[in-house]
Amino acid sequence: MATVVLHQWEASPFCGKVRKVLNHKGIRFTVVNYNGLLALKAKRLSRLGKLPVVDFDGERVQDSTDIVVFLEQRVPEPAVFPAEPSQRALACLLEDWADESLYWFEAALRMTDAGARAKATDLLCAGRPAWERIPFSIVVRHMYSRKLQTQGLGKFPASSIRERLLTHLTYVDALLADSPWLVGHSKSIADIAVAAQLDEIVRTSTVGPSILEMPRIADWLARCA
Ligand SMILES: N[C@@H](CCC(=O)N[C@@H](CS)C(=O)NCC(=O)O)C(=O)O
Repeated sequence: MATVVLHQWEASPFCGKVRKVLNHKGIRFTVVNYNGLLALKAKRLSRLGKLPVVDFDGERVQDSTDIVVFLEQRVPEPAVFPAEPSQRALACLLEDWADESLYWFEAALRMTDAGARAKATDLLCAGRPAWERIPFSIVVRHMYSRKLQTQGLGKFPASSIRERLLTHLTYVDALLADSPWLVGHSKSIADIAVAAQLDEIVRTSTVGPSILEMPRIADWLARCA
C-alpha cells in the first residue's frame, strides 16, 4: 500500500477534486492542512506555489490535473478517464472548463458577496488562532480581486455573474438528462472536476439553494460526493 499525503486546503475545489479521485480509486491517504497563515508554507511546497500537492511514496506531484493523470497511471482501476477516445476528449475538456472557467465563478461569488467571503474565510482559517483571520482575509481579498479583474469575471456585476453561472448549469443539467454521468456511462474526471467546483459554490454562496433546486444536478452532486 502506497503512502500518500495530500497537502490541502479543505475548502479548495482543486483539493476537493483530488480527494474525490483518491476516494474513487480507494487510495488511502492522510492530509496536511495549510489553514490561516500556514498558507505561507504551502507556497514553498512546489514550483507552482499552489495547492493541491500530493506526495506519493515520496514522489511529489503538483497541480490537480497532473495529479489525476499521475494517480491514474499508478492506480489504473477504477479509471477516471474514459477508454473511448471521443468520451475521453470530452471528459478532459469538461475538466478544463471546470478548472479554468467554473472556478472563477466560485472565486467571484466569494468576492462579491460578503456572506460567502466570511463563510469561506471561516473554512480556510479553521483551527487557527482567531487573529490570523484579519491578515488572511486582507491578503486573500486583495489577491483574488486582482486575479478576477485580469481573468475578466471581476469586471461584471454580481447579478450578471450569478445569471451566467445558472445559464451554464442549465447546460450541465441537459447533459444529465439522458445519463446519470456527464460523459459516458460511468463516473469520470468530468463529473469529479465539475462537482468539486460546485460543491464549494453550494457550500458558501447564496446561489447554492438555486443550484440545489435543480433536481438532476442535486442528485448528481450527491452521487459525486
Ligand atoms: N491549476 C491548479 C490550480 C490550483 C489553485 O489555484 N489552487 C488555489 C487554491 S483553490 C491556490 O493554491 N491559490 C493560492 C495562490 O494562487 O497563490 C490546479 O489544478 O491544481
